[in-house]
Amino acid sequence: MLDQTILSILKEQDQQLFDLVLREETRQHEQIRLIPSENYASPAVKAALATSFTNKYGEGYPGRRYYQGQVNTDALELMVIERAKALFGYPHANVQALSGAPANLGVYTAFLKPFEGKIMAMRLDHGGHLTHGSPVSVTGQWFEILSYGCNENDVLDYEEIRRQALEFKPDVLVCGYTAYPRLIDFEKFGEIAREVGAISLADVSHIAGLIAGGAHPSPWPHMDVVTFTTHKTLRGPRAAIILAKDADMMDRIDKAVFPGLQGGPHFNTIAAIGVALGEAASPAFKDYSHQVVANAKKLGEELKVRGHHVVSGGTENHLLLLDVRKSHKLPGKRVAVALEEVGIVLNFNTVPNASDRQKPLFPDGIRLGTPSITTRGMKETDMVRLASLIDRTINNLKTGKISEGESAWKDDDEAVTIAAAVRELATSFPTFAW
Ligand code: DSN
Repeated sequence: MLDQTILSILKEQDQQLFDLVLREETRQHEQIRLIPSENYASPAVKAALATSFTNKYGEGYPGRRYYQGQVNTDALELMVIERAKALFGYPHANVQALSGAPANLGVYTAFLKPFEGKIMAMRLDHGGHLTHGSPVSVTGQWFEILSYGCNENDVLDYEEIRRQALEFKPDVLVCGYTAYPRLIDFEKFGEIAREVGAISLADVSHIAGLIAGGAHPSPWPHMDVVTFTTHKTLRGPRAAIILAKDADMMDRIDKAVFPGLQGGPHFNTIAAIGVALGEAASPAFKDYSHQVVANAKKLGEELKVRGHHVVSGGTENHLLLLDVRKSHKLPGKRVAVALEEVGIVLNFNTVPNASDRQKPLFPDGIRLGTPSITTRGMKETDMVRLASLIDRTINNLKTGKISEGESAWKDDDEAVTIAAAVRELATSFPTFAW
């Protein structure tokens, strides 16, 4: 829960805003949140966001600012940089990027000239990201892109990626995904990048917390540059970190972030990143990150035995993809909307090797992740209950066309019963237990 003092100050001054905050707090307590890119930040992370560091301007970097009064902000930024370096084992870090998209853009613009640079990355519908060269992102408009995908088993084929890289000769080779349930072999990506003379970039936004806790292999020393958001498995504020292997690369990235793309850093967010990095270095976080993976594996197994199509056959990280068209002849969006109605919140998602009907807004799958429910303290036994509730919900959905105003449920009473069970499961856990 939010700090009671902060809440009461808000309540006294702005009832309308307070009501919204309270409604969101309640929603996050009563629902089961399975969006793999979300989490519950700790009370200390939220406290740091609400500090006076929000009042300070400080364009530039420690010791090289364009404003006076940086005695504490310089100390803060240097401290958070040191924590990032220590936790991830890279010798250089930038903690100013406002989120993942600007972090990736910072890296591209540090090394590539617009309309000349070449990037090779995973296609969006196989689990890449908009900033990995999607045509609707400037990254796809300013740079020449070659997208690789998963093979027929829904996994990366490193030999094929190598073959494509040798032919395309990218300047930057990107790995790191938003919807890939398997481990990433950073060593192989690093080797391929070196062979073709590319800078290797790992966007580990989704798995940064797993790497920090030792539940996923580290990109160090294989990848030249690493970007990640800090609010997913890492459980910090909404922001990003960029790591680099050598000083020259970091210098170019620093200049690209500021003054290239951004103005003043958000020091209260940097303070909250520092808190999150401190938490992530603790033994409790190690347990947390391994439990995230154990829960995802168990959830996948339980869904699989109930007849669901788990993409790639399972998971080795924090997320799962279900192809609900293959298993239940249902569109992903109908399933995601129905699950929200019973209190299970996730997102519809494209899946690799999908049917011809799949489109980004009309995909064949759903994406489920365990970072948030693990923060609440759920364990494998709770995954059995959860899998059963998800399964009952999906089996209660009509297939085929549904006319305007018609219920999507086969049995409305069953949906009400499931919703009560979901609420009971959710509210038997606090929002922050780790
Ligand atoms: N696309 C977001 C997600 O994975 O949810 C991350 O930017």
